[in-house]
Amino acid sequence: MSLELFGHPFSSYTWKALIALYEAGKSFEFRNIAGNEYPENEAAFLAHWPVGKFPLLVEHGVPIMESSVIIEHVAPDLIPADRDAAREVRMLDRVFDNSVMTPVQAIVAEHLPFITNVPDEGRIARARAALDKVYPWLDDRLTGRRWAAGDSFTMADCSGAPALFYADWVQPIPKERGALCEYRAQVLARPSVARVVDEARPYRHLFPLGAPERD
Ligand SMILES: N[C@@H](CCC(=O)N[C@@H](CS)C(=O)NCC(=O)O)C(=O)O
Repeated sequence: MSLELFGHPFSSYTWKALIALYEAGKSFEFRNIAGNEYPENEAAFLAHWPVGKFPLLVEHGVPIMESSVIIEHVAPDLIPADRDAAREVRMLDRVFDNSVMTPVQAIVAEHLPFITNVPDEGRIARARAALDKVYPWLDDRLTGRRWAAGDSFTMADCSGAPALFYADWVQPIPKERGALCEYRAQVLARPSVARVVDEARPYRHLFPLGAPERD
């Protein structure tokens, strides 16, 4: 197979790339690096990308890392041709990664026993405060929009879906943030997104804070 995606089915950034691949209808081989289940996949992955961050795309032996770069490569139609519209998509993609996923990852990391046995409560509180700051901004930005960046499903939704899926688990989005809650529900119902959520169900026991009985 000339196109391989290395990743973990429960990983938010892997979801980003998978959603784009499903949207584009691309054929590819998913190389699962979950735990010790597939040691050959993990070895091949680390040989390509010793840093060890996933997802990683390998096309005809050429490694392509970073989820947004992978998306621009496999699903260019998820970026609008119009320059201003493309800027909005890329900006929201960065906001979802840097201002939503990064604090979510910080909170999750503080609850992973292989990282620490003593959660850093200060780091957790700062990450929760960061999410509380970005929720109203996103609520405002998404008001009146069908998808994150406007009328069409774009790369911004590939990042918005996993970011908000997990953000709401670690720091629930207040009900008053109606546009944000509605957007989260709507993007989770998109078939490409529902598919990654379903494929990850067997791994929910790995969520260190305890996966809620919903979604
Ligand atoms: N900027 C990277 C972030 C990737 C990332 O943080 N992936 C997480 C999994 S969701 C990871 O690799 N965690 C393992 C580690 O950091 O060693 C991207 O967009 O691909």
